[in-house]
Amino acid sequence: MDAMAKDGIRLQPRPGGFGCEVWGLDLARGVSEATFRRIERAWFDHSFLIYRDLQMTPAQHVAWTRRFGPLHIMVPTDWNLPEHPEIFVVGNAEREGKPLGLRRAGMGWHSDGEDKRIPNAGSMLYAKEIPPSGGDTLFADMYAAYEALPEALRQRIAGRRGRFSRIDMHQVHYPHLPPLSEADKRARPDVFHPLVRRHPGSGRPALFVGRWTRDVEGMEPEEGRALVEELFAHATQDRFVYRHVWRPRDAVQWDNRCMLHCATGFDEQRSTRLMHRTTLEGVPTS
Ligand SMILES: O=C(O)CCC(=O)C(=O)O
Ligand SMILES: [Fe+2]
Repeated sequence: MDAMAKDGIRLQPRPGGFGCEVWGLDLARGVSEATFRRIERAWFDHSFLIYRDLQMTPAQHVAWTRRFGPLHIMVPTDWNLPEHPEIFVVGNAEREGKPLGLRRAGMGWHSDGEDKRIPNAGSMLYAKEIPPSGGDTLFADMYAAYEALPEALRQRIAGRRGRFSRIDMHQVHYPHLPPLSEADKRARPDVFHPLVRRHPGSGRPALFVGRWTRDVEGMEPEEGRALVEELFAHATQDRFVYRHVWRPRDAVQWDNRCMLHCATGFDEQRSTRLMHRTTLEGVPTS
């Protein structure tokens, strides 16, 4: 456990080191460069930060996330706050009968933007309103998943790229929705990402698969699909997973380059969940 530093911020890694709680961040007071660097180091060392009891306006949320890198503005822009388009609203909250955010976002293991040419580096999700039960978020450690891969499997994926396909996976994940139109397909072409990526901040290799990964470049489709399924099943085993049960004013800042995450359901008829998310821009993977 980290002792309380002079700046009044306590960093408390979770048992096992996957995740670190951040207590005492006061955005209204301003945060020095030294304190920022300490928190950023903890982010790289522990993959995600759980800020506890954080008071944060949308403007502060945007400004704090921006210190970690350039921000991404979600497209389509329907669920972004009009006055702060960098904030993407998630949940079932409504005002005057109109939904405020995207419902049922992220229900399935993924990293944000994995299906785009430039996946997002990270995201910071802030709990504005949470249901009395359910609506937890799961996080899986892709460094640990990579480390635990049998050597033969590591050899098989070395230097390989996965094909991430909205087009092929849309019907698999959203059988209840209409198929993608030709315009949708043109807007979301297949992309290829390395199955193993080295994190620029930590230097460590992490496994990279998600729910939009279909198969593997240069392999027969069937063989690639089976390999992706094997990797995906391996990566999402309980031993790599932390379940975040939200408390009011929690914010979780995760790193998409070394983790997967997955939203879980709650009683949408009886309770309200409202979350604000900022998203960090990434860099092309190849
Ligand atoms: O609402 C959640 O628990 C997570 C949703 C999600 O995947 C995201 O905001 O990126
Ligand atoms: Fe997500």
